[in-house]
Formats: sequence, C-alpha cells, structure tokens
Amino acid sequence: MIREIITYPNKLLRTKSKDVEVFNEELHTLLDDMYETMISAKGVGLAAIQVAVPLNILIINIPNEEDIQDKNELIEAINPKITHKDGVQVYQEGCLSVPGYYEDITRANHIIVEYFNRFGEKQVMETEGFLAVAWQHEMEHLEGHVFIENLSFTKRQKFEKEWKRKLKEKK
Ligand code: Y12
Ligand code: CO
Repeated sequence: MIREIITYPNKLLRTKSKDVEVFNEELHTLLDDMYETMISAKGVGLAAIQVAVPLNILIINIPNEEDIQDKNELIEAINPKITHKDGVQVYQEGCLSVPGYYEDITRANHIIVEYFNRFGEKQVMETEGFLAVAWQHEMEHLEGHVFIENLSFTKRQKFEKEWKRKLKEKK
C-alpha cells in the first residue's frame, strides 16, 4: 500500500524516532509499504518518519552501474547506528519530504553502519560515496532532522523564502 509522504515543514519530521522492539508481520508490512511508496515517488531512500511512523527504520535502493534500481539490492535497516565515519564528500541531495529542492551537502565519504534486517539479524555494512550519502541523509531523518538544516545561514534563508512562496501558490 502506498502511504502519504509528509513534507516540510510538517512538525512530525522533527520527531526523534524510537527503536523497533518486535520484528513481526506489522514491521514487514510497513517495510513493504515504504518500498512501494518510495518507488512510486521515484526516490532512492526513505525513513519511516517520512510516512509518519516514528520508528528507527530506513530503506535505501540506489541504482546500480546499469542505472537499474534492482529490488535485490534493497537495503532495509532497522535500528541502524553509524559506528565509524571518515573523509569528506559533497553531493547534491534531494528529499521526498522537500520535493523539488536540491542542494550540495557536505558529509563523510566513508562509513561503517550496524543495523538489523527485517528478521532481526544483525548486519554490518561498510560503504562510501553515493551510498554513504544516502545512509547519512536517512539517518538524519531518524534523529528528527531534514537535510536543509545543513545549509548555510544564507542558503537556508533563501530556501525558506522560496518554500513559503511555493506553499502559498499551492493553496
Ligand atoms: C543521495 C541524496 C539523497 C538521498 C536521500 C533520498 N532522496 C530521494 O530519494 C529523493 C528523491 C526525490 C525524487 C523526486 O522526484 C522525481 O525526481 C521525479 C523529487 O522531485 C520532486 O518531488 C519534484 C525530489 C526528490 C539519497 C542519495
Ligand atoms: Co529525506
């Protein structure tokens, strides 16, 4: 089932998500819904809070070298924790909760992350580049943050002005 993606400045996006304690059918349904929602919105990553569920869950499905978004490469991460970060990279990010806005964000280039899969089995992933960007972007959502909070003061002011204008136009 496709769920509604909440968008900035919805206050729910500021919620600090809680750990999942039970790996049951309800969790699997949520993960399946998140995947369907992300794919239908043409996204590559989604956190549960973006569908108004304040749990430490994220999914990532980045296109491979052939530019195919293969479901076999889908990452489903429950209660993830970044245990190591190093290096620096700048990547132009977008977010399904801030549709139509893209900006360069500086993040670590190389990370190690620990998480559980949908069956409660512990996983460790070491990654860099674009996938590391996606992990860090989605992990921020779990902390109640959105990528625009990383903008400089001037860029943030410009964003807020443009976003307000866009929301008024929509009404
Ligand atoms: C690198 C940078 C950021 C991430 C986080 C995940 N972000 C997304 O999946 C963003 C998707 C997105 C899709 C949009 O829709 C289309 O392009 C058709 C979009 O544009 C609009 O909604 C108008 C904006 C964002 C991972 C890796
Ligand atoms: Co996002």
